[in-house]
Amino acid sequence: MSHDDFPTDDPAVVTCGLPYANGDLHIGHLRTYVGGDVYRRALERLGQETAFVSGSDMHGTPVAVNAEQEGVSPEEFALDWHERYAATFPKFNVEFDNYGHTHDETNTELTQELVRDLDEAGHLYEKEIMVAYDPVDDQYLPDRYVEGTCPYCGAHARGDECDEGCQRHLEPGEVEDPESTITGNPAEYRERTHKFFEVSAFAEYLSDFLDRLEGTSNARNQPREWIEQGLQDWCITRDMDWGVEYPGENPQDLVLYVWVDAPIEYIASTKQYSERVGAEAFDWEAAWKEGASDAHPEGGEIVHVIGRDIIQHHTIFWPAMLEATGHAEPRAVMASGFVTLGGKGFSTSRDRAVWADEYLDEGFHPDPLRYYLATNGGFQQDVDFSWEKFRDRVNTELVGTVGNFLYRSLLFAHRNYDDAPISDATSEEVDERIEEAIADFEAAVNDYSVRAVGDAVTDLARFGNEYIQRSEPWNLVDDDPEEAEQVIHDCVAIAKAIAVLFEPIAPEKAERLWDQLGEDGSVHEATVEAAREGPDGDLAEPTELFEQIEDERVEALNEKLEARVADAEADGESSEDGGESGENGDESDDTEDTADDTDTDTDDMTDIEPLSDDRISFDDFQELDIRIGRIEEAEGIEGADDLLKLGVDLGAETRTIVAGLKQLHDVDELPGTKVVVLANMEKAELFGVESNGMVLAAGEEADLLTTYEDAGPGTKVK
Ligand code: B3M
Ligand code: ZN
Repeated sequence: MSHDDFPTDDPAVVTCGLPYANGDLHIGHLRTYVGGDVYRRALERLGQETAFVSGSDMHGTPVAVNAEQEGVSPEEFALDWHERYAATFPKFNVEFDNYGHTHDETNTELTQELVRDLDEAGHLYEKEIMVAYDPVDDQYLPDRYVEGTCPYCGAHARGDECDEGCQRHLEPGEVEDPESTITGNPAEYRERTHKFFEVSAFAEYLSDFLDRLEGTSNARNQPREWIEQGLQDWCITRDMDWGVEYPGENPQDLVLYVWVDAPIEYIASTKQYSERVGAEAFDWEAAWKEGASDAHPEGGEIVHVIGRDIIQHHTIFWPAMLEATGHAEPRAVMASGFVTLGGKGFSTSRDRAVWADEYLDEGFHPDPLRYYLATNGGFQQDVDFSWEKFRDRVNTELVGTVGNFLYRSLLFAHRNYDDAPISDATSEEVDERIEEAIADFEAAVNDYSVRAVGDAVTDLARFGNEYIQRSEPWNLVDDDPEEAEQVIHDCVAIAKAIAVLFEPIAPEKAERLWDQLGEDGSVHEATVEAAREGPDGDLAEPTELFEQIEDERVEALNEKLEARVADAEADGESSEDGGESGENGDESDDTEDTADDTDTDTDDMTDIEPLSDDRISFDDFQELDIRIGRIEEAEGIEGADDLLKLGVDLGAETRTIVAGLKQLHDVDELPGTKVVVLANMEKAELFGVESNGMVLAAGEEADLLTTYEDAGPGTKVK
């Protein structure tokens, strides 16, 4: 791996977190997969050699518990879901080079080999621990077979994670007041011998690794705290039948913990791809193994795209396993926020979800959803989906900005020039604007920002609209045909650049545009060089690329959703039934938590300042003019290490506010974020910039206060 800007000479592997093969996919799950696919396509447009892999996560209690509730074997249950996922992803144009699963031979063998290597290198040891056991059912209760109370925050928790509270990974024996999730029987703790991986020995390595790690800031910053608090070793075996067998001496018939074999599927899936296309086309060993290839001694550029709830696994356990066994280390981790539905969490048990298949069955094209999920907020921010918001963005941006520019320019060009060469070269102004869009696109890839990939295109289309409007080629055709030709050539050049740069977000639409432009080959093979070259095809009669969504449609869709939720609730299904299989991928089911990272809650408890006894009057409070704002722009201030100059929309006006956020947030992720602003804070001049208000934030990390629902800029906080 290098840390050079993309494209580099090393092969890249982009991976997506493996969905548990245990239930239907909804559009919340798709965010990571769309993000990964956009990122991979964007790398390819830059000319980077890339493999894009994932697979289904077949093992572990998330699958076993659900299979048991359905009364089928975990293998049959998981394979069925695996096949459905493998069919669903391509329907959203998420095109993995290989989509395997963790129960196949490749992964089983690689997992056992890697665990043997860990053992031989002296990184595994045995320890007696207490594990939950159901004395009535005579069954051990690993992970999701047991529930109880989180010892750190007191929330109701699963055996291996505090999913409703502090989000910590929990080791066997940690959950208090354990109960079996299958029978409801109170569980007891029994002593068993298990295998441990000495993660704690890698603290120093991991700390250095995090200094090098690229990707979203949540993935780089959160793990530091865990390391500072002291790393625990990791129990890697379980008392279960379903899973990859522990490969060494194994008198208790233990299987490996699902989180051991799951990430190894990233390697296994790359290997399968390599075996299919041949090592000359893609060499999995060069990418994954240090020293396997002279040309790539440190391996490839490994980029993991995941949900933010599994950062710990990808930035602590996994890199420690890779380091201990001579594998390449990840270059970047991109951890996405969750998707909420109308401001609340998806609830699979209450049928409060827009299902992936349902979206397509409604006749919607996949690309608008890809656009929405990829660009509605920064990758690490939560994204809210509602049919209204979806309609607004499709109608305004895809139809109004991108589609409108393409249709009006291509129709005009086709009608007036048809097959004739329009003109020789692109004008200097437009050439420069296309270069700027390519530079934005390249910067987006190197900043790991899928949203900025989309913005590069919409900004270019906006320019296109402005350019054609101001140049008025329709008035020039008679008076100054040469100039008219130039303008139209320029517009077609912009359209061609849009096709290339929009391919990652809207691959199918971009291909259609490519065909309309009469370009050779496929846009999926084109690189940004093609965007520079200018158009040379014979234009076909254009058709509108994107379709307007009507208000009535949105109303009908909302009614359908509400009726379904009411039905599900009337059927007596509640979020407590535990029988739903929605715990898939990156979504937190049945929670309405839209806040960002919650994993520091308990740690902060120890150094909380005492609450103040000095009371203020209501009148005093009313003197504070607190408003909702939306950050429109954020940029550094020369000479100031910590400060940012923000442009904050407060409804009535946009204010300049200086805030100490530079070291604590990704500057590019800030625009679009809603914040809470003390609007009548006295003005202050900082490094020559007048700050006109104060952005409110919590704690040392300046956790920005934001809104729970839809309050817009200017709304008063009271
Ligand atoms: N199967 C799903 C999750 O916890 C889990 C991901 C594995 S990635 C190696 O989000
Ligand atoms: Zn907890």
